Amino acid sequence: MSAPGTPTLGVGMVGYSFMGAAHSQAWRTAPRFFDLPLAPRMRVVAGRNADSVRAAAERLGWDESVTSWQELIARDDVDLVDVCTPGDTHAEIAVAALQAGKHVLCEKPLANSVAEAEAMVAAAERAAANGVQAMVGFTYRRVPAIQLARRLVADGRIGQVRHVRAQYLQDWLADPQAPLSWRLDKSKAGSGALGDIGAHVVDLAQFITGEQLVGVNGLLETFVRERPVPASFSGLSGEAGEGTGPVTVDDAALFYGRMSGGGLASFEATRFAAGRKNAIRVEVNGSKGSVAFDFEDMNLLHFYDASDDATTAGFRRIVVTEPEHPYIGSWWPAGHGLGYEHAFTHQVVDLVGDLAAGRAPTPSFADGLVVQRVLDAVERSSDAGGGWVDLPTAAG
Ligand code: SOE
Repeated sequence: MSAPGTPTLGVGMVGYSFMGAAHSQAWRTAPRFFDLPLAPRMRVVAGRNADSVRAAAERLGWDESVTSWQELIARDDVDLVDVCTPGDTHAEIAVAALQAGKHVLCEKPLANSVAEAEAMVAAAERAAANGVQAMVGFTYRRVPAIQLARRLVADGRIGQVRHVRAQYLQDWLADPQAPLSWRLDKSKAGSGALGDIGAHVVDLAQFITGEQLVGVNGLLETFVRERPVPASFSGLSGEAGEGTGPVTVDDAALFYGRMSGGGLASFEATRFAAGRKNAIRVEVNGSKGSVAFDFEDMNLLHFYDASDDATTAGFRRIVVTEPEHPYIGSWWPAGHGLGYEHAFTHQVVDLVGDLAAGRAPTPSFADGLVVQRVLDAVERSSDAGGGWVDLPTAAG
């Protein structure tokens, strides 16, 4: 627990399903394992259904529940609003919270369109002038092995980046009878595999290399266009009910692009990769070596150093669980490993540290907009039947 006398940070969360549960666990756990300069207080959670949100508050550890996010934002005891709703409400809630002087943590992808993301960036810039901060939840950046990969690239250990090979593979839609959910509704989710999981690997490719995509060429496909309506749904699975409805998003996205440093990048995002549950695979090949990561073995990083003696050179399997590795010192002894939820806790730790120091947290809303532009460009390329779409980069 935080030391007595530590100033508090009142947190209000909007939404309480899969991501809400993951964020709640992070707010609960961060002050118990890390020394935080602000003590998070889980004041209130908002949701539309009074009974369900009350039950969620109880289960997830929130003091109170409300049925209006406007009411949550207006409360004096809420300093930070954590947005865990589907993408169609991110912009409205985040902009209102920033205007009310509340810090914001918003789930990814930042928004459902570039225009919404731009409005969010503008609101974040105005708020920053008053010391109010905004961050988008590209959580996988906080996996220790990913942080190590970024450091090795930044330290020049793999030289100039030639290839980025990034995949995000899931299979929860491989069964054509898997029912509809908001993630399959374009008006709620913005896009399908592209924005839901492709956004993560775009962010990781840019985070690990420190470069940006300068253009892309994309191909989207929807394999199953009609699915049962759900009788019930929780997390990523549900029971089929009576009748069917349309799938209005992509099931799979393939795209390739050029990085700002001149390297080539390829991406694949799908929920139809039978047997692949949460395989986030990112490999970067440079002029002097390579790094490779797979979330299904998330405590490992593979590193190849081309300057090693040829007789013994090969990919090193680094077990990223030493106290010297990022975040690990606050958890378990070496070799005991971390899981999916730990990155959410690290996200809270970093955010709270930045808030206390008056520093802008990353990934910022501007970083979220960069990813949003990539998603939009892939969609435009695919809609046009393929073809190159240029992207603006920070340098111009
Ligand atoms: C579903 O595909 C999902 O929950 C994503 O929405 C998350 O961002 C990802 O972390 C896990 O998979």
